[in-house]
Amino acid sequence: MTALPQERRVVTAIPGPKSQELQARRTAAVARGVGSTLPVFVTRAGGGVVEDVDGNSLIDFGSGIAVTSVGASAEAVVRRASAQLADFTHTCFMVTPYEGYVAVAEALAELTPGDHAKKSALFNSGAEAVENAVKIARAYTGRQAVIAFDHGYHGRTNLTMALTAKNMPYKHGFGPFAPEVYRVPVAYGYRWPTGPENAGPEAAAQAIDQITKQVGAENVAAIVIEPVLGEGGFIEPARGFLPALRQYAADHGIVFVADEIQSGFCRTGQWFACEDEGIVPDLITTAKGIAGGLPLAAVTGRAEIMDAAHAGGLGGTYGGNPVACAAALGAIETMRELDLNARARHIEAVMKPRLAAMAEKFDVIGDVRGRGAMIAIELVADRDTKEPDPRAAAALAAACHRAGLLVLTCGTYGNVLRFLPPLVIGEDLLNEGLDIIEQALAGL
Ligand code: PLZ
Repeated sequence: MTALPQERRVVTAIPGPKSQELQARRTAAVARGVGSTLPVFVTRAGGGVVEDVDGNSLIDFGSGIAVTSVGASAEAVVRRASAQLADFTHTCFMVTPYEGYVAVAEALAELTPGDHAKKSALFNSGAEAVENAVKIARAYTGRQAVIAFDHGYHGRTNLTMALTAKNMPYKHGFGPFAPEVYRVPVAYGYRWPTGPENAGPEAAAQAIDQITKQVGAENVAAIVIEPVLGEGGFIEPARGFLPALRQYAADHGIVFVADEIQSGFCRTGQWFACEDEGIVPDLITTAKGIAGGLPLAAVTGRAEIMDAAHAGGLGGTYGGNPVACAAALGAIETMRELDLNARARHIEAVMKPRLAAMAEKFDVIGDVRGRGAMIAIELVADRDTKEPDPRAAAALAAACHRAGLLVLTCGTYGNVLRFLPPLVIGEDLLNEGLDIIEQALAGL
């Protein structure tokens, strides 16, 4: 395979004629409910680019939603997964085990926060990991209630829809949802009524009061939170919020679950985002970046909690598939060898000042936030009222796409433009991407 040129190249309309032909076939054959941000059909991807059937090469600020942190064709991932493919594709770990699964669990024990004894169980998707974290917490505590947060996102299965905050498009018409899920406030600094400096302690006090009064701490199995809220708008809970909730969980025998499916594995410049405030979760859910693009997810945590589920109580046909495990070992090797935590911090150091300078020029930018290579701008119609401007987000994304930059939106109000480049992206492409964003803002 020839190396993929690390350049932006726009040679047709985007999407081009071949993509449009494929899109017509897709519309006839694929269910409408499965959307696509940008319907260009991909032939190759790697480093910081995605190449399409029309010969366009797009700069990638999406990483397949925070998945291909090591790139979409990382050498160690391809090498290890290919070797595993040739040896065997599947046995089912529940039937006859293999070393790769154990090696991934060992790596997770080493890399996740805390030096207590840890164990893991492997699954296929993020939602499946979150569901299993709840099962394990319920088995351990003998309690049922689960606490989730405003703006939280945890998946599209029935229990994780219940945990997810936003109705459209995730939940609408798909109920009834799983019971015993309770939602409480989160410290959204930019939108906190008394200002970002008060958001941490005030939101924590409100959340804790609601849990205590409305649910009863002694009924709560788990508190499930994203240390940086992803789909909800790249919200970093204001400082003090996570430690207060973590302490409350510890005081009341509640299992504290950090959902690091989007924020984990070097994305924020640390192995896990909860390290930023020194949080040691009881359980941590991971997926996405863990395996360089192959489907793999995990629940990792305190050995005594993980072992609370009875023998045979956890599993699934494909969980911890050997090819996905081999890919994960390749991805982790790449993260270590290239020091992708440092790369993520460098990406932040390049992006944040440039976006801050754009915010000086363009009033539509209400907030610039995020850490590492998980950066976003929140767009508003009015800086004083902070009225969300989802139309600006959609228009900016469309302008970027036309110019050959793949960006994603997010946010409860659909007004956040988020940037999740592969951590291996070249600096020239990173700056070129930022130039395109600036031009798009100027053209609004
Ligand atoms: N927890 C924190 O970010 C997946 C969803 C995209 P799955 N986020 C991308 C979409 O529209 O479906 C996610 C997440 C957090 C859980 C999940 C769920 O992970 O692998 O998509 O099931």
